[in-house]
Amino acid sequence: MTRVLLTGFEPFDGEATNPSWQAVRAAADGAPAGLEMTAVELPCVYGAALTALRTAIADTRPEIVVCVGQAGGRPDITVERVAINIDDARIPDAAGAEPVDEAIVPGGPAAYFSTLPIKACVAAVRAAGLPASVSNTAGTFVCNHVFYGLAHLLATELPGVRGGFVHVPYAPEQVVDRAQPSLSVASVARALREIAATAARVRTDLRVAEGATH
Ligand code: PCA
Repeated sequence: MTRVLLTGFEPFDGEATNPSWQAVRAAADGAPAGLEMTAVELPCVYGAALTALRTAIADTRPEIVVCVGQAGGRPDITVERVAINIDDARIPDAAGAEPVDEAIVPGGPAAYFSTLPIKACVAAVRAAGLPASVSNTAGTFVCNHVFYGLAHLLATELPGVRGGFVHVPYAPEQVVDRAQPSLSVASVARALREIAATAARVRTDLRVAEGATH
């Protein structure tokens, strides 16, 4: 059994739901054979989200951590490549904080790469019939904050644990009155199961081009 911790976020930016939390909960309910998956909801709050993540990791002792967030407007499941050491809020977090250009870990590395096999994960989601790509930015809001904090924790305290971040599109019910791409929560949950299973199985990532020119 491989223990996998999945995290999603509470709703933010005026939304009634956050598909990241709905999808990680659904994914954990139908864990693939060989995986023991736990889903935890994080607050959309700088600092507090990382405290909750740290607690969840201590409680569940995962071998793999996949943090998930909503990226409204993106058309596909995006497996993030890199977390950067900066908080730069365009909107306030759920506690009203709006940091500008503050280091997440003062003196920490500028960036960390995902330690998940991101290209193999993208390939697995596509093979399951769902759209996916590699993303080279997780933004500078709470999702990047959690991704960087996770990567720093794993690098400095838990070197045997692998982890990364996945952004997901809006759910259809969030976009009924706006022309925005969406993906059903059931589809996102299926993609997350593929990603978790791939991360558990694959140690050396595929060497295929998934880069971007901009
Ligand atoms: N998405 C936000 C924070 C919470 C979430 O689900 C982000 O991309 O930073």
